[in-house]
Amino acid sequence: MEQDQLRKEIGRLKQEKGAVIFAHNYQPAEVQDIADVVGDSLELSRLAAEAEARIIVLAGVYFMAETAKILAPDKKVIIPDPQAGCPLADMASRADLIEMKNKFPGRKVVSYVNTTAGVKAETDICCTSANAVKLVNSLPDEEIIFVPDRNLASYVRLKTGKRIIAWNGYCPIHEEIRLEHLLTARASHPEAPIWAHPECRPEVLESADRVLSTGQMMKEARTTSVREVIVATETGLLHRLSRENPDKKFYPARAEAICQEMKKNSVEKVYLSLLEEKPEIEVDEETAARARAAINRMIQFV
Ligand code: CIZ
Repeated sequence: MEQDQLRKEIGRLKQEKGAVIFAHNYQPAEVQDIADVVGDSLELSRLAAEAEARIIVLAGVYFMAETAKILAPDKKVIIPDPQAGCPLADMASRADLIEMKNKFPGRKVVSYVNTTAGVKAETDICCTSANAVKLVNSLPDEEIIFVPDRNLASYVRLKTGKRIIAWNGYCPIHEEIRLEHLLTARASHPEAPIWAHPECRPEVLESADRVLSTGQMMKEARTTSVREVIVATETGLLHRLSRENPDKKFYPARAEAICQEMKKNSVEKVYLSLLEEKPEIEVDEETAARARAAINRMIQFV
């Protein structure tokens, strides 16, 4: 089917079946363009919890669809490509986290939302890159376990001064954005400030002008007086930044910073998943109930 026809069919199926399409900021441009909402994990989680639709199509990686299902257990949550995984989330297993908790008894566990449902079930409170610092600061604890991103953990340590027992995970895409990429980008665009995502290496964050989550970058882009920005994150965000701020220019710090997992979803797969109402996400109730408590604490935290 032609792209135009696919888009029309998706619109028809959405109406007929009472479905909404949520897409993450790192999705391919054409998937973002057919979504009802494009956002970060926190925004999509909040929307999933409140959604009135019968079906939620979550165009993102697996843990995002799983999070939506945990928050909206009565909805049918489908993911266009169930093979779209998150290498960072896969670096922490529930069994390994239980072992770590046993090694450091009494410490609270703060988990980045980029984790499996099993890890969330062993977590006291989830966070995203948008609220990690504020959330850890709000806890009375001086020492916490932070899972799974070591770069975000080190940024939280720096900003809160707390003792952070960090998991040794990382996002391969952000990890590959190096100082030399920033220097090259800056040489090409000397007037442009650098905005870096906290999943980047500490030396990259130190050299950046601002450290921002994708949601924070979107907000900042709307109000900033600068006309061009170098963006150190997955390049999918540049589509949304440019579309919503046509008067500004956004350059990738590293043009190859592309998450192939995020790009496994396509317009055709969105169409097929809506048509067949699968693959549907299932999370066992015991895991979901415990994970929900940790995610709800994140959502309610303002
Ligand atoms: O929270 C998210 O959605 C991720 C993975 C990054 C960000 O900063 O939005």
